[in-house]
Amino acid sequence: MGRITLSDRQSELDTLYSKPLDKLVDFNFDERVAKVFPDMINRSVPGYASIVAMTGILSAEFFQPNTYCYDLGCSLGASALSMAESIHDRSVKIIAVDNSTAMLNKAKNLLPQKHLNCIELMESDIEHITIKNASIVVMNFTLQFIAPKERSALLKRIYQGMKSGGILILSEKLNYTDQDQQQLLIDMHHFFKKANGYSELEISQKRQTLENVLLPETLATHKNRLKETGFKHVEQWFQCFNFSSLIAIK
Ligand code: GEK
Repeated sequence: MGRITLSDRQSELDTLYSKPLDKLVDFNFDERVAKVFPDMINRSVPGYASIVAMTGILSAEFFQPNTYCYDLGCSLGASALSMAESIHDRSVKIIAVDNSTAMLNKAKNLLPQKHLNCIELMESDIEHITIKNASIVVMNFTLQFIAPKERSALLKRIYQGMKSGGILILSEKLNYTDQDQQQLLIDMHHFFKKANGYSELEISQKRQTLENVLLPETLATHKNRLKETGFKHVEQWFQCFNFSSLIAIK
C-alpha cells in the first residue's frame, strides 16, 4: 500500500500566474500560495516527490533515539510527515519550522491527527531558532530563500546543534557558472513545467517574481560551504535537471 503524502490530498490548481499581471511583485508565501502549494511545487520542482519520500527513508536510518528532527522551511509539512511515517521510534519529535502564517495554518489542517503528537509546528524565522540535540535536519528548498551572506552562519548554527553521526538533508535549485550549461538546465526545467501544463506566460511571470527572492548557487558552492562548516561527509545523492539534494553527515 502506498504512503499518504500531502500531494495526494486536496490541493487547488495553481493558476496564480495564468493571466497577464500589471505589476509583478516579489514572490511570497501568502495565503494564495498556501492554497495551491502542493500542486505548485509538484508541477514546478522536478523530483520533489522523490526527494520527500527519500527524506523519510534516510531519516529512518540516521535517526538517533531521544534526539530531535528538524524540518526547516516546512511549508505544509510534507517532509516532516515523510519523517513521521518512516521513523518508528516512539521517542521521535519533529520540529517543523516556517515563518509563513498562511503555510502553518494550512499545515495544521492537512497533517494527519495521529502525527500531530510527534510533529510540533513552529512559526519562526529559521535564522532565529535554536537547533539542539538534532540527529536529522532537513532543509528541502529553503536555504535558497535565505540571503546568501547569511547562509554560512545558519549552517554553522545547525551544525553546532547536531549530534555526531547526524545528517543534514539539503535540497536546492542549482546555478551553473558556464553560460551554455546554465541555459541548457534552465531550458530543461522549462520543458518540465510546460509538460506539467504551465503556459509560457505563467513560466515567465513566475520567474520574474522569484528573481530577487530565490537565489540559487552552484553545487560546488554548497559542497564547499558544508565542508567548511565541518561536516565529515558531503554527498550529492539526487539531481533532476537543475534541482538537487545533498546529504551532509556530522
Ligand atoms: C517541502 N520544505 O514541501 N524562516 C522560515 N521559513 C522560511 C524562511 C525563513 N527565513 N524563508 C523561507 N521560508 C518544503 C518546501 S518551500 C520551497 C519549502 C519552495 C519558508 C517559506 O515560507 C516556504 O514555506 C519554504 O521556506 C520554502 O518539503 O516553495 O520552492
